[in-house]
Amino acid sequence: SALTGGSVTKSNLPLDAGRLWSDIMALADITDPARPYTRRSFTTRFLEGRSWLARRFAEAGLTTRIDTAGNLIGRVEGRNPALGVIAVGSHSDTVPSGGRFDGIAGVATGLEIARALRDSGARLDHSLEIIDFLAEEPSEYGLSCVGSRGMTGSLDDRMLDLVEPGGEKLRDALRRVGGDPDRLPGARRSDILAFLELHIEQGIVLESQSLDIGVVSSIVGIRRLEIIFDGEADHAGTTPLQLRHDALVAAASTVSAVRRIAEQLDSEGLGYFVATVGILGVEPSASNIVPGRCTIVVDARTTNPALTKRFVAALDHESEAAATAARVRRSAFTTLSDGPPVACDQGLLALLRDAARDLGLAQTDLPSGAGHDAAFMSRICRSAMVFVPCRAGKSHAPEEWADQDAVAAGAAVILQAVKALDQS
Ligand code: HGY
Ligand code: MN
Ligand code: MN
Ligand code: MN
Repeated sequence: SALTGGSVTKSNLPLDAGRLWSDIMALADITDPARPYTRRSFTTRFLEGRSWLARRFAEAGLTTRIDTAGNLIGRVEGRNPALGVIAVGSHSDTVPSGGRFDGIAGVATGLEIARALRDSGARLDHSLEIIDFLAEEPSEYGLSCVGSRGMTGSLDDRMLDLVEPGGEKLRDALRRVGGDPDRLPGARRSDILAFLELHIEQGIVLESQSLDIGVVSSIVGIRRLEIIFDGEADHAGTTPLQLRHDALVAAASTVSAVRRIAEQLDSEGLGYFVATVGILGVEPSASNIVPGRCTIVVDARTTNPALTKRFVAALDHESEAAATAARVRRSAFTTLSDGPPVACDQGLLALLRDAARDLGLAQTDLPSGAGHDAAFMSRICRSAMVFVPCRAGKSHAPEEWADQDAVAAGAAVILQAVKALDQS
């Protein structure tokens, strides 16, 4: 790794690694104290983080606004506003008990790039926008990437009517954070030339190969499904086994089927395939009541959409069979969201590779198994990402960690690419 010992920021613009780092740590400290690090989208804690970010954007000289899709956007006018916008960003919301870098490092990188350009007196021809996308993580409303869907025209009425367990609709939550669900088309952009996102790898490749930079070649497609089983709540002591309608028995065998089908598909060498059941809800959820209802949410990811089709068909069959075997009804088999795999922009990838090389950084191309706002942004502009190593590949957990120099190296690569793009 080129990072050992030497100071990484050899770019011809000063990039203040310490200032970038202190922003990341300060934002990480805005968390539910009981569950570090948690800043769930739409919560007051999230809004606390948002107002801290908006202040930092303003201090950096950015004009700041919330668009109707709830995205926080800071802007520096370019010398020639007729040229498209160059955007850099990510998300400031977290998963429950998540880490300090997932998303946050990318937003802080954009902020530091804006300050570095200001401090050096460099003025881009293109306008520069730093974006904190709303609700990138799957929210309590069951939807991820709310803000980047809104900016790219992929947030529809069905999604806006999704409700969280307390009954609030996504459209009302959007209004609460400064968006405007009645004027969503206003968030759609056709003036963005390119979007660049820095993110921790959330995997082990860079660290295990002592690499500094991952140039992200593609981003997996993600399909999320909700399956509900309805049986009958009964007394756990007096109801004979053969007379039960136990919804959890059907759900449990469906969860095993998810893993079995995924392993089969992934083994065929037709593309990367993983599937997870991360949510399982049992009602009424008491030790002495046979479960009457069970809900599972399936998260399936692949680089090859044909595999998703096969996965869903097989799961449809197996979940129906599991319901019949447990004498319960499969009352829902619903697609919550379905995003295709995305190839990142070749021209941007070349700029990122050149920047990493010029900075003397060890790099590789890398596919992303995680979903990102950059996948949606590819629907409206040229879009690409840079990964930086994180310790043991850990993410979506409080142990998530990245070295200060590693983040600064990634930010310097993005800064170089922004300058090259501006001159191209
Ligand atoms: O779930 C994901 O892939 C991302 O971390 N939101
Ligand atoms: Mn995440
Ligand atoms: Mn993320
Ligand atoms: Mn508003």
